[in-house]
Amino acid sequence: SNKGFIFDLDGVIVDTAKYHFLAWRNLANSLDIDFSEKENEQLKGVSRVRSLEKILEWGNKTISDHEFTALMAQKNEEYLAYIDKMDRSELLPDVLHYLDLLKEKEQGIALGSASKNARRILKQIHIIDKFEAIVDGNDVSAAKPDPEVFLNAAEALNITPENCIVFEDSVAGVTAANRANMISIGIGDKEVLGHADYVFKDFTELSEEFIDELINRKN
Ligand code: G16
Ligand code: MG
Repeated sequence: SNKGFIFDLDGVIVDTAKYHFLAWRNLANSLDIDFSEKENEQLKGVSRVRSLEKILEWGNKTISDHEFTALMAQKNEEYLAYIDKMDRSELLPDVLHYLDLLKEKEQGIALGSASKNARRILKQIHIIDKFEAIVDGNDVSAAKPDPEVFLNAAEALNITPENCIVFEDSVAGVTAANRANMISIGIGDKEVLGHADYVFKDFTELSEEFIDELINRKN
């Protein structure tokens, strides 16, 4: 049987959240807005526009459209400076192993990310060739928790949503996978991702047996 495995990027394949954090914190602090890890957690899986809107809401700030655009560009510039220094060592544990295993088992493999920088990151760490389809923040009109990104990925793989499995680290992303009628696998904390069909701390907790079970599952 043939299933589609859709991977989120930030928090599943790489920990770019730490770079988003540094760039957003600098920007928030320049506006006299507090920004800690707690706030950063709430921006995971959230689009760049929505992230800045949220930060401004937390700080009770209103700014002009012109300034909004400038701040978005400034944040992205700083973020990209970190991205351009990334290498393969920043791949999260065992992700590469499972990408290769799924390929060996002739399964569909796609990326489903909110990031507009997804292709750049995959190229930077030399794993872009592992993906048969890439759907990212440039390709969708509605952000997670809307299922659009994952539905587009399924379509690109030519596999029905019911036969797709999503790996996600964010609350919004798991909700998006559930709304798409896909099997959701949370990567992270059970307390946070309780609405996922399965939750694992990271890929080292998965097994080949579990992957085979997903592949052989009948709907
Ligand atoms: C990622 C991050 C979010 C970020 C979003 C947009 O999503 O989790 O924090 O705001 O992408 O990123 P960019 O500014 O690069 O377009 P995902 O879906 O890969 O977890
Ligand atoms: Mg994520």
